[in-house]
Amino acid sequence: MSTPATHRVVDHLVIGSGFAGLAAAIKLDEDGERDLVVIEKGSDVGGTWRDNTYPGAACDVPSQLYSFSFAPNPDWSMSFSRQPEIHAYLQRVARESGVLDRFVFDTRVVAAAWDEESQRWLVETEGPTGSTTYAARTLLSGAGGLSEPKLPEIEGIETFQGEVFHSAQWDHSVDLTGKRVAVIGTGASAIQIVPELQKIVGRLDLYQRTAPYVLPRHDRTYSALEKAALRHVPGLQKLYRTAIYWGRETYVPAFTLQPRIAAPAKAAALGNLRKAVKDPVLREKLTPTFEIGCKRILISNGYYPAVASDNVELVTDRIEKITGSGIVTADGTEREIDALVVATGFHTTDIPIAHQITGRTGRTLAERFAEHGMAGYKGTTIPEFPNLFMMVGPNTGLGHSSMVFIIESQVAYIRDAIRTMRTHRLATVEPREDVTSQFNAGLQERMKRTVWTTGGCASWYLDSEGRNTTLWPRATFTFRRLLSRFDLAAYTVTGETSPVTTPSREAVSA
Ligand code: N01
Repeated sequence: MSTPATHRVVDHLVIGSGFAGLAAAIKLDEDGERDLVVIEKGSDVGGTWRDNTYPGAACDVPSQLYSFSFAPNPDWSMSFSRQPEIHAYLQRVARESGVLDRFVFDTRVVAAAWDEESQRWLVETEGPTGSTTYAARTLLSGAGGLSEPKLPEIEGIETFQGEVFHSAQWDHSVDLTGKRVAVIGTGASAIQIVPELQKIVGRLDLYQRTAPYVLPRHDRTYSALEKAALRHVPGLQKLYRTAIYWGRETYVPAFTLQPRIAAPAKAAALGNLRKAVKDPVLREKLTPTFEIGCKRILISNGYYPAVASDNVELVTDRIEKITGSGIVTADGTEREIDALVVATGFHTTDIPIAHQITGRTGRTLAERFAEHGMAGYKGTTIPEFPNLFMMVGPNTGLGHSSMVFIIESQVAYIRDAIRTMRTHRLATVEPREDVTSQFNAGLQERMKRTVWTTGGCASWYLDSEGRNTTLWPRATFTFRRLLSRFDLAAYTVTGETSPVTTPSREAVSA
């Protein structure tokens, strides 16, 4: 007998509890918007930092900046923190925030549809105790841009008899010690995995399609004295964070205006390669053929030395197919392996949550994106989708700085939107189509000059039409300024039909 569905009425429903969902829940709660629920598919908070547990997983943005401004952490052990420490940080922030009582774990959003009559989002979820439908005034998506692993479409991959897993779904029960392992991909995840695997495996075949630029990682452990100073000297940590922020912001013109400005970075990356790889043939294979910055610039001290090791072979021939026991390349060579790691990235321009959200007009967000490209107003709101707020939405990604800064800017905008709705007794806010297309026309015009467009590479930043719908093409302080106030004039609104009452947290059963 199936369990009857439960219905709950809430003010705000947040999807996901990574950096974005967590920040939204904490800040809404601070504003007195306590009638909220956070739906999390995993069994813990942390999002990408909960899921990506592959060996070597670390942040390539300095931790002082890659953390919440409202929850500074003087105890980071290193300048570029490792995944377990970032995950522990998020767990602690969640615990201390007092909002965890409204988190529903191990539960997926199956569908979310705008209901014109009640002017609410009807959100169907599926969890261990059955299904629940929430009727929410606002829907906040913090589902993340890098949450759905992308498997390569390679003939025969499903026939492989050994262990196979994606970098974001590492199977720690598999002991790879002494094994013959293949890694497909040489992106940000792979270059962190390879040095760790090289130390333990018998043989490692690394399948590279495009050589990335890899800069040295200026990583170091903070001393006890430094940590004490960051904790106790008033303003020091903020100053440190601010200095890192502005240091990073100086990279923006190289990405968005003139790639030649990045010549010193290019020289440093090629120098890093020359220093570690003496074999000219291998070095040639590892030399990028596009402009630096066109794909994400990677940082690692261990990657090139690992690739140059005796037990590693860099394979640049195209993969033809995968058999039950190995990988066959276009030249006809088959390399037998015991395990396969696919570090082939994520669904970024075809985000899965877009298929689950149906707007006012009856079409899904994915259907709208299929027509217009993945585009929104200020990366946060979308015409046809009233009261939907996307965090890490279209064109909000960065190639140079911390996504946490972007997320906090969006959360500030959403808070102001909700405050405005309360003040003006508005039932719905929806960005105007004309304003949205004007915003995106300007953004795509800027995009033409960026290295992501002119740099001569293919990357996950671009959609199937070659449009960059993932990155923000300006300074991050411009993004923050643009989102500092909720600009009601850019929206179509409807008023409340009934008086506003204090939000109810009561659950009603069907
Ligand atoms: O994924 P990617 P990722 N056959 O898409 C290759 C963030 N991140 O997981 O370059 C063969 O960058 C593909 O080749 P090519 C960060 O934003 C952050 O590494 O397309 N190869 C590429 O080499 C990053 O950008 C941190 O030619 C195939 C690789 O797989 C994002 O996550 C750490 C293939 C995919 O690289 C994604 O990084 C890690 C195929 N069929 C990740 N398909 C931080 O430190 C794909 N490839 C914050």
